[in-house]
Amino acid sequence: MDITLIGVPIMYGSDRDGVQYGPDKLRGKGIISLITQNDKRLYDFGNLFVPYIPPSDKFVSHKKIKYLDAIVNTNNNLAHLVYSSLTSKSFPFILGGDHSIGLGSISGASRYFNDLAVIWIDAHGDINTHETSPSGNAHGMPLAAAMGIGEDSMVNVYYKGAKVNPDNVYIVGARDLDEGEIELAKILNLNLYTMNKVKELGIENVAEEILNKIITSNVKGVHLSYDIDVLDKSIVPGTGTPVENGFTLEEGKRVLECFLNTGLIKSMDFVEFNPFLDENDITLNTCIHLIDWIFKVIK
Ligand code: DIR
Ligand code: MN
Ligand code: MN
Ligand code: MN
Repeated sequence: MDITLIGVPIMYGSDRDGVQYGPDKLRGKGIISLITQNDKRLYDFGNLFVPYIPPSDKFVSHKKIKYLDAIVNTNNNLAHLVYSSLTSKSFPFILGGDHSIGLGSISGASRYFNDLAVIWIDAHGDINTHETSPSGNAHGMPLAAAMGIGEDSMVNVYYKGAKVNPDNVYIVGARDLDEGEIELAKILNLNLYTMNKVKELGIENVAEEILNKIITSNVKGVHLSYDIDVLDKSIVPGTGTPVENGFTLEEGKRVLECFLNTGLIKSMDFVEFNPFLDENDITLNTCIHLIDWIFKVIK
């Protein structure tokens, strides 16, 4: 299989300095050879251009969403690279950066597949809007925007309107949801597999249930978005919003394997590694281990 590596060095969605260096830090640790060692041909698209906006201007483009314009522009560019890669039958592996880039990835993938499913593996739901967000950070909003909910310029990234039907969205591992997110999940009747539910049912059973729903729907492709904060904070201290009671490394690998070895996943994000917040390279090593694993189990 061919892989397209797309680095997105952005921190505007998290407003935490350091996460923009994730792609370079991981490249420096040799992820290119991890990918190619595993029998894959690699097209390295390098890092996307992200415009510089001084912190003093973070609320210039929108009064409730920090750095909105730069986030929308970056996602628009990302979406087209993802779309182009899929057109060439190459698997886009999008390396963050913060999770606001999930919107661009989904937008590119949904243009190609039309009927797209999204598996969002995260301690958070990322279904806030500017009206429900407690932080104003866009990395808590991309999945809502992808479903057509929230601020107009986010909803209309790359092409006008919603990118994914809420029925085709699967959130896995959530354990830190905001009030507005809980409400929206109820209203949309989202497929929400909280961490409690995953631990109760077992990762394999959850994956099987999700995959069955996907296979029996009209979905043509699946995008998987992996926020490393789904893992327990003890193995990812270097992320902006670590949360307790997360997956162990083995569980984090298992969940990836269950989905990636099916061949249904056509693109994926790997986000929220912040080298500035890391402790003794614990998070770096976790990420390297996972990326190696991803390219071993992917079909
Ligand atoms: C929080 C944090 N729910 C927010 N979200 C994060 O700011 O909206 N998502 N960290 O991954
Ligand atoms: Mn996230
Ligand atoms: Mn998260
Ligand atoms: Mn996060």
